[in-house]
Amino acid sequence: MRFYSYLVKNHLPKIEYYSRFSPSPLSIKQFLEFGRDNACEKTSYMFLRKELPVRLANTMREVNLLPDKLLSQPSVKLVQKWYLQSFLELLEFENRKPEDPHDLNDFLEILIDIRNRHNDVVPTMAQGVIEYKEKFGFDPFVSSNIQYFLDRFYTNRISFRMLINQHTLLFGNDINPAHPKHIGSIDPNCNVAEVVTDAYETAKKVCEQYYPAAPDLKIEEFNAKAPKKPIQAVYVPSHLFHMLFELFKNAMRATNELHEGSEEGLPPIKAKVTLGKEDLSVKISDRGGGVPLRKIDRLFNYTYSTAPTPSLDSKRVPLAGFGHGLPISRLYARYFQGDLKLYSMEGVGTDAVIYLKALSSESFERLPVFNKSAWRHYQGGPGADDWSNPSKEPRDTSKYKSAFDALNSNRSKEKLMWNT
Ligand code: W6P
Repeated sequence: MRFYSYLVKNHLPKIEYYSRFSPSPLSIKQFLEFGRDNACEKTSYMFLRKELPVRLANTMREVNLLPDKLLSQPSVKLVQKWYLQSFLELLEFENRKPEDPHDLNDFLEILIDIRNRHNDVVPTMAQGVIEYKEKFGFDPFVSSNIQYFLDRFYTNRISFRMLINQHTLLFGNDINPAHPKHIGSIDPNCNVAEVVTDAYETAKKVCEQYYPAAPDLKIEEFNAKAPKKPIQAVYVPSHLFHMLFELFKNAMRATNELHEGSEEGLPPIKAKVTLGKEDLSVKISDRGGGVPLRKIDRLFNYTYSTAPTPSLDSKRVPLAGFGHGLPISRLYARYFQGDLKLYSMEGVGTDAVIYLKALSSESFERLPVFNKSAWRHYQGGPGADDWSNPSKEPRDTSKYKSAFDALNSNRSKEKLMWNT
């Protein structure tokens, strides 16, 4: 790892140089127009050979602000090494003249290599969080830093892969015969209810490996913009699928945990797809008993929800077993100016709503920028609580700590396995 720090130091000026540029966010409309009308490989190449290093450098600077205790974990070091290597590979193209036709093919191949190199970033970072927690326990200051960092880091990664995928799908040889109308990873006429059904069916298959049954699905559509017409989005179907699959798994688990073996059977999961002037919304409602408000934030917390991978018997599909699925789904929604929210009523059930922009001109990338304000986030931390505490009994801090430990050791087998 000495060697690594030497490498970083050696290239620090370049990282610093590129990190001083802010990333240029693109809208879905721009992605679409570029790929559709005048898809020019050279233009894309000229844009990406600057934009990709800029996005990498912004994130690399931010990784370095993580607390030493986290930065020193082997899995975090490994991820850092991948980023540096990809950064250096991209710099090879920095000053090349685009006249050389080999450049375009070289670039295409490098992008595919980079994408593959970064495939396991999420489980590896999750491993880093586990290693950190095992060694140092839970620290609210570090946890809030991790939350802030991973939200930005994973958003950056989503955006990085989006750019790479558009380039390789538009200009590589791997044209997709199943979806001739797609522009790269974007479906200009994405039928939302179809993706809902697809994600439901996939989650159902997984659910049936854990429980004897899966709840049914009932879908409703309300198209307020064009009544009775099917609701379509200009969107990345794989992103929508990712979010819905995650929500369905959670809804199915909750439903089964509450109703398994009951006389009346499982209450169905209801999906409602709506379209207004601004928002395209998808609500997934379960009758799984809900989550008390106090615990809702935890569902999106990387440090809370990350537990070591359970050992799985071989008959079952190994679900990833890292609790980053829900927070990352929310990042997918936010990436194009949408959001993902949970509305739960304890005792009854949970509504999960995905909000997307109805207009592709409004869904531009939401990207983290490395600047002074971001830097400050890593210095201050959550600070002292500036709201009153319940005052009837003196606060017993050991009680809070043991409640957290209990949460981590008492997780049921199912809970561990469902936490992807
Ligand atoms: C629950 C917890 C949850 C998280 C995400 C989506 C649906 C649900 N249902 O009980």
